[in-house]
Amino acid sequence: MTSKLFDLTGRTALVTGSSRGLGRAIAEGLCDAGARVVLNGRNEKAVAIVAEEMRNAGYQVLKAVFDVTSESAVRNAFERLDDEGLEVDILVNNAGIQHRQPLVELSLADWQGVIDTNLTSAFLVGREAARRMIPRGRGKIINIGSLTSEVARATVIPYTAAKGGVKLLTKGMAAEWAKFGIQANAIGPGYMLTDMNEALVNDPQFDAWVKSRTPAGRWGEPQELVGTAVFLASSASDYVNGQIIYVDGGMLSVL
Ligand code: GCO
Repeated sequence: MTSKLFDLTGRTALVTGSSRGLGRAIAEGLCDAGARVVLNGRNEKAVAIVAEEMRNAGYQVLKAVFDVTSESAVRNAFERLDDEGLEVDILVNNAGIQHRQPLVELSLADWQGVIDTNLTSAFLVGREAARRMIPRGRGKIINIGSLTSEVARATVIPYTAAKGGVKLLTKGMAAEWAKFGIQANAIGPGYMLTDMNEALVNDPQFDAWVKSRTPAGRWGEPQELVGTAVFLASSASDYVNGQIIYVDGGMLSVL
């Protein structure tokens, strides 16, 4: 039955960077599809607030507050989940930051911060999750890419380099882990209405550019990623691996 294919009942999902923006929307969407969701962020208070709000809305959520860029923090977080008997069936590597500055002015520290948060974190968290998924013979990994996984926009080059890496890391995960029953794929959001993009949304010129450059003629809503996330988290995608699916209103498909 089709609906069973997309049913996440009994599954546990870890969504990194889920105290706001795309991560929170995906977390709520996976809950709506039946999953129990482990919320993550670096800020204990922010994660607690979202967990409370989601529980009040009837969602089954847990919290895992840790820095996804720290190898030891990621390892300790998974050991805590092990101790609590929580098996991560679905991992969404969503955590990310943006830094807008011309490359020639960029500091190494700012470069490294974007690479660490947007790319290395997906390796660190993905590796810990896969170490547990492999013996179980199944798992779903969903990395969050970007339009900049394919094309660059001036002033966001560290983000572009990281998200380009996310696309090929996803293919690498598929190359090594598909034989263990793990499906690793990515979602490439277009220009979405998130707080990370607030400055762009509020810039009349940029807003007009997004609306003219996007065939759908508008920004995307974070909730519009949920269908693709549920598809990639569910049995409906058991033979899909190493793919990146763009949810971008058609922007990447036109000149
Ligand atoms: C920017 C934006 C983009 C989008 C998104 C596009 O400054 O251009 O932040 O990076 O948010 O990543 O896919």
